This record gives sequence, structure tokens and C-alpha cells, in this order.
Amino acid sequence: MPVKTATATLITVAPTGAEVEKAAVPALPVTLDELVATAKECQAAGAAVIHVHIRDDRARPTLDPVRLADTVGALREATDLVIQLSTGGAVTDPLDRRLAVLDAAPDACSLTCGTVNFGDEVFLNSWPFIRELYARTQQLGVVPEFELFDLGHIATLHRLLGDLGAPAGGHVHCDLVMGVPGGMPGDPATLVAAVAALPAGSTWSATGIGRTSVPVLLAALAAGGHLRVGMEDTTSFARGRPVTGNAELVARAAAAAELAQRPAMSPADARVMLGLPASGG
Ligand code: KMH
Ligand code: ZN
Repeated sequence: MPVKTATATLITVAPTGAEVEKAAVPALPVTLDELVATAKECQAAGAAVIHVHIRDDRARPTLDPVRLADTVGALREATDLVIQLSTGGAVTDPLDRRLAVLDAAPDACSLTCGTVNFGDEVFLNSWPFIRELYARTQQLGVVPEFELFDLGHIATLHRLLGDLGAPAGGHVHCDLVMGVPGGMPGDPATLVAAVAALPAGSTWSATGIGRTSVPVLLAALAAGGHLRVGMEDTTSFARGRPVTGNAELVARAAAAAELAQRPAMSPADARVMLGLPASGG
């Protein structure tokens, strides 16, 4: 069975991330109010999933458990989006804090399947950590999205599923994160190679970092995949034109999906595809 091609396009928005500085990009949503406002706009523009990193009062990345739980509650209250918390955090976050993200009871979480050079830093994901995080998602019923920054991460994903079995919800959904300096390049040939290596029956999205964002978006649509966009991944809408807000990235992705004859998927349909219950909480 090959990887699945859908008739609609799941759009995930990654609005904040851990790397972009608010001082450099004032449109970046960093407060809870800004995040909720962005989430509502992005849902209206066609997003079905939100990939969440949070910031502290000084706009620095944090994995504070109370803030995470408050964020999940506020997003549930204000939107129908599937709430996916980042367990990747920032490269400086300790592993125990990253494991504890699941205690905030999100619908879903990111789960990166390997270590990768990350610009001048290292994004550390050892096999024991990946295994422990995955086992916790299974125990707590949090649906993982497997983040794949390199082709070797796909081999680790196969090993993980072989060792520990199916994820919560029973469905494997992956996200190809392309164009990170140190990871796989964001080009069509690499995307096709990665998709060919994915587990049978899985679904996948792709995102391209920085200037690879539009080529990866177009390649993903052409190859039958889903999309992730957002200011975590790119702060430039076009050459010399900064992003003014996440919703315009979602709107562009939704328009491209429409053109590809696979319009944006609703949050309710995303829940069905990902194996989530009909409503969160
Ligand atoms: N901020 C990166 C170090 C994830 O969210 O799971 C990791 C990252 C992946 O963004
Ligand atoms: Zn992230």
C-alpha cells in the first residue's frame, strides 16, 4: 500500500516557533492574546491544525507547564483547530521539559525522529529520548506527528513503529521539514525520495524553511501531500516583502490547494484523518 493521497489538503499553521525574535519581526504572535487572534484568523483562512510554541513575558521560548496548559485551554475555547504542541521546543530546552509537554493534554504533538544540525546549533533527539516520548504519547493518547528533517529520520520512524507499534489514533502522519541548514534540502527531488521511503498507509505534509517554502509547498501539492506554513518556518512572503501575519501564509496555501483541486480540509475532517476524537478536550 503506497502513502495515501487525499482529496482535500490538510493545512497546518506553525505561527511562532522558537527561533524568530519578536524584536526583529513585530508581527510574530508571542502573547496568548496574539496567538489566539492568529489562530482564529488562520482557521478562517483554511488551517485545520496549529503547531504551537509558546513564549514567556519577555517573548523568549518557554515550556512552562502552566502556560502550556493555559494555551491549550484558550485555543480550545476560541477555535476548532487540532492543537499540536511542539515537543521540540528550542534547542536549549532540557529533555525532561520536552517530555512534560504532553501533560498539558494537547490533541497532538510533534515528535522529531532524529538529531539534526540546526544552523549553528544541534537539535538533539537521541533514540532513547524518541522512544520514551513516543511511549508516553501512546500512554496518554496524544497523537504524534512525526517530524522528519532528514532521510535518516525516516529509517528511525520505521524502527520506532516496528518496536512500539501504532501511534495513538492508529494512523501515521508525518511532516517533512525541509531546508533547515543541516537537514535535507527543500527541493522536489528530495521530497519525492522522502515520500517514497515513508511507511505504507501514512499521510504526510511538508514545509520548506525560508526561501524553500514556496517550492516545497508547490512540490508537496504536486506529489499529493498536505501543507505546513507559518512564521516559524518563513518570515518573508516574497523576495523583499516581509510576512505581515500568519493568515496570509495560510490563505496562500489554501489558494494553491484549491488550484490543485484539493481544497483546504476542515478541522473536523482533519480529526477523522488523524485518528482524533470528534472534538478535543
Ligand atoms: N525549534 C526547533 C529546535 C518541533 O517543534 O517539534 C524544533 C522544532 C521542532 O521546532
Ligand atoms: Zn516547531
